[in-house]
Amino acid sequence: MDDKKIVFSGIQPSGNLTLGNYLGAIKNWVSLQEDYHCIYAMMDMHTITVRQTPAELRRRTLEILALYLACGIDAENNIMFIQSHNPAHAELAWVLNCYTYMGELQRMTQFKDKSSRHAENINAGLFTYPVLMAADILLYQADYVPVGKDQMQHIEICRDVAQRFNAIYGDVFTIPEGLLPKVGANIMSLQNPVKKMSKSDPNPKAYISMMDDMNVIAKKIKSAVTDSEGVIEYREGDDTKAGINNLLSIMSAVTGRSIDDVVKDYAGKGYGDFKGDVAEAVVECIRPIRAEYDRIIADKAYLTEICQKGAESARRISERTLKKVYKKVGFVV
Ligand code: ATP
Ligand code: LTN
Repeated sequence: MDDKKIVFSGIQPSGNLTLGNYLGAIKNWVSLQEDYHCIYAMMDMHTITVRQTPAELRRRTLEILALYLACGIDAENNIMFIQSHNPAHAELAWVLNCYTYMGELQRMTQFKDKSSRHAENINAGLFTYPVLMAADILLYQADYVPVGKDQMQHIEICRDVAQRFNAIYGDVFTIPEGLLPKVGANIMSLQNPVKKMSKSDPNPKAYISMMDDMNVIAKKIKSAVTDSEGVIEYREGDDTKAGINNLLSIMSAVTGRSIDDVVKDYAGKGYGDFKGDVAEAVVECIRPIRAEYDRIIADKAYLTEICQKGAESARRISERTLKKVYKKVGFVV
């Protein structure tokens, strides 16, 4: 094995991927694949913490893989697999459950948020979700975990649990670091820009789906909620400016230009012009990805082959960590 570091990340097939998922996570994954051994999974086991329609979950899992590929993840040099194809995730999660405190889990923002949105189904899986996520990462001895800002709290708990385990049993786990993109780590809802853009938002106007038609994308951006001040300026932390801040971040992330540069272009101009240009830039970013996606999704045999090959590699790598853990805690191996 060479000395390249290991990157692990994943997305839940809980809906159509949004521009937030792309700019916050996948775009960064693409740029890391040159320099690291990358493992990118479809987190179906996490997805059932919220009730799903089985046929849809099955379909979306392969759609997400097709989208990873369409965004530029190279199947030859990276491992891509479906989480439930590797039983080691559930096995390590059980052990880690016994090293994680209730109090730690109770503080998780995502748990509080999802349990208030799904009050009829606050299940134990939703509560221990970060433990399964820690298992995902630690099984592969990942050095880096590229995610959006909302997931940093889960990376922190993963590090805490790994450090606790290592303190008792010696160096079993690599302590991973979260990696945020420079811009785009926190894309906000287009309708309520103080809330993150989420694929499970009940209002489709709040998010740009990577599956939206190009004219729908443009329309959604043009009707994004802004303010009545009429000045295109980035003011971090100022909630009245949240809509414009968000559009500036989006423009910067899709064009690769700095926010300052973008702001300079719009001195003295109105929101109408700006929104029109942001819409065009986002459409130009998504259009080629969609074309690639449409081609790849038609080839189910290819997608299945990638998952099978990926699962074999994932099982092989993770077996080493799981064996070590079982031995350390005193199981007969
Ligand atoms: P759900 O609404 O079902 O919880 P989600 O849209 O929040 O889903 P996840 O599957 O939880 O998406 O996230 C996948 C990845 O995309 C994570 O790395 C997450 O941090 C990132 N991400 C999600 N939403 C955003 C966003 N609005 N801005 C930046 N990154 C995001
Ligand atoms: N919780 C993540 C998805 C996820 C993940 C992971 C991300 C599950 N396991 C391991 C990185 C590493 C989310 O985005 N909701």
